Amino acid sequence: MNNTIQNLKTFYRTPVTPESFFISLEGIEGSGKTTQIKHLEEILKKKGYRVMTLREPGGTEFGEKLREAILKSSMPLHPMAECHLFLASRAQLLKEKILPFLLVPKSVVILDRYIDSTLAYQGKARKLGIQTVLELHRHDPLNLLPHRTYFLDISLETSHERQLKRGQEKDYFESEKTEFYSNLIDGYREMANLFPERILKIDASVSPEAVAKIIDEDLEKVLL
Ligand code: Z5A
Repeated sequence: MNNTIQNLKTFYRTPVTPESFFISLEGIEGSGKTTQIKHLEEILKKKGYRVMTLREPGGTEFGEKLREAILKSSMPLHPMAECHLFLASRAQLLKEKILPFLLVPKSVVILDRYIDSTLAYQGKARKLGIQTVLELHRHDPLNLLPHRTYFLDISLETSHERQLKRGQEKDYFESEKTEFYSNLIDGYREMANLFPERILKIDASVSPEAVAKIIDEDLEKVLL
């Protein structure tokens, strides 16, 4: 990883509110984010936390409109246009939901996809460059990093198998070619190496219960 990217890491901040916690989940389609989020919500509520679960793109009225515009787009967008749509959704979500909720004592925000999705999808798979995407996140409010990110790592084969089982219609990204997906997986793995103090890479090819156990054990260590 070059020095410029390492230097860019200094522009980021994590929330400093006592007792509040910000978690994101990352991974390719079918990696089990939604499945683990349900588990996380349950255990955090049992521990007495107020929990707000959100997804990206989306989570606000404006963000949901952008989600529809991107994922239902019938024409290929320029990667920079695509990237800015995700950032617009994110900035609004931070302003309307994430930042106010993190001020509530003993609160946890759980976010289904965040900055690492943009780094992996637009930075790596769409080839905008990791450095370019990091630079776009230098400014407030986009420079807020989660306390913890669970990266659910699966192979492309496992992702395909799980999608076949679900039998859903393909959306904007799901029609992409194998090269896009192998770059995407590389991008996520690169992010886990770039931010080892924040991102926990988990082998998510195992059962949902086994993945949940790893997350539970980690939470015991990282929660205040
Ligand atoms: N995107 C982007 O390009 N840039 C950005 O900055 C952002 C997003 C923020 C949003 O998709 C798209 O936007 C996404 C990236 C892009 N690209 N795509 N496609 P989305 O929100 O609609 O979809 P998703 O995030 O990919 O969700 P998903 O496909 O539903 O995946 P998931 O939530 O990780 O998986 P799941 O629903 O929990 O599980 C999938 C299936 O596998 C389900 O049947 C489960 O029962 C099963 N499952 C889950 N875990 C396991 C285990 N451990 N073993 C066996 N089976 C399992």
